[in-house]
Amino acid sequence: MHRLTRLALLAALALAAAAALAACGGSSSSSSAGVADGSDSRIPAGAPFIDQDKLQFIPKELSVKVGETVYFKNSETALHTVNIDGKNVSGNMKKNDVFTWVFQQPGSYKITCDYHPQMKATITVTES
Ligand SMILES: [Cu+2]
Repeated sequence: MHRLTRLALLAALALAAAAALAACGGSSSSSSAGVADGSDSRIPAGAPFIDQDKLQFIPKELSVKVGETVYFKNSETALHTVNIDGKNVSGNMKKNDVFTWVFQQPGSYKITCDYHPQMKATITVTES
């Protein structure tokens, strides 16, 4: 009886581990958040990248160096903007529009959108 219980427990753990691995595999195929995966030829693979999708900035936190080009892309039909510390620097971005920005000063910058108050991200810029 004891042994059976143990086996059942082990089986349950193995299933849970397999499910976790499967979940990991699924999310890693869409590249790690904040790093361009090269699927858009306009955005070099490995570049700092913030996606505008599902009415969110993805990711919400990004760290870059002074002088690095940060890429933003609108991946959905809703219009978005890129506002840096409250200033709209991109104008309206339609689906598939790409916008780039290079931060010249270290600091913490708030990224928002004119149309969606829930869209918020923070970019931390450090010395290169
Ligand atoms: Cu928006």
